[in-house]
Amino acid sequence: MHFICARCRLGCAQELLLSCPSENNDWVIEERMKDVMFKVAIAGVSAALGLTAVALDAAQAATFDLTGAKSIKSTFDLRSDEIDLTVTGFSTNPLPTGVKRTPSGMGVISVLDNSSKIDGKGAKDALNLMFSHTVELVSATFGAVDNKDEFTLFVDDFLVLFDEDIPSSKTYTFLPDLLGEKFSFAALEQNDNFYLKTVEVAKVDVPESALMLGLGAVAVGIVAQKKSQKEVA
Ligand SMILES: [Ca+2]
Ligand SMILES: [Ca+2]
Ligand SMILES: [Ca+2]
Repeated sequence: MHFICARCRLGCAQELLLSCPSENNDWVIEERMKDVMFKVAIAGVSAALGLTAVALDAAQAATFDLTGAKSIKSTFDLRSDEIDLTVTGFSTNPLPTGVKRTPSGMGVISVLDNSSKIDGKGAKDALNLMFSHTVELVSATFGAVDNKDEFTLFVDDFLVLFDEDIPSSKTYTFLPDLLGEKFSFAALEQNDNFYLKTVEVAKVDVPESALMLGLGAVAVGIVAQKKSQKEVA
């Protein structure tokens, strides 16, 4: 059985515990809920967008290239088409964590992590992309991909995609209107390990109140699902 903690946002390193050590049981989501979670999150995002559709400007696409000569930094700052992007690393291992840039893309490295990829072996890694504007995530291209690699995506700290297969083309195209400022690409399974090579986004202009409403809808949907799950159990 595999558990995901919604508070620390990653599969808990202590997978056999019934709760995240830092939180109570309410933050624990069982694996059998993953399909429900995905549908609820997407439905919430879509519902929000229905409300905000008139506010969206014609999207201007921008592609960020995360590849480069090998180097390790705590933060990488990139810029494309007037959008700033800050890339940082996160690990469930609490030790200092950085980002490694390679010709295959960016990964996450920390003191006890012997893989510079975004990997789920031992501590779970996540690569955080923080944009200066609200953007629509259009597509992502991965490096060092094999057929065991899946990724999990958080948008503004909400779980949106859980253990999604990375296609053999290595480029994943997201459903339309996936909006946010922060996108976290995580590896949860032991055999998940990959780099993030490029991301394609489109700049959008969304009123803050509408965006808050959308995120609220996602949260409410998740809580409702958890409640109904409990009632069934
Ligand atoms: Ca790593
Ligand atoms: Ca896998
Ligand atoms: Ca791999």
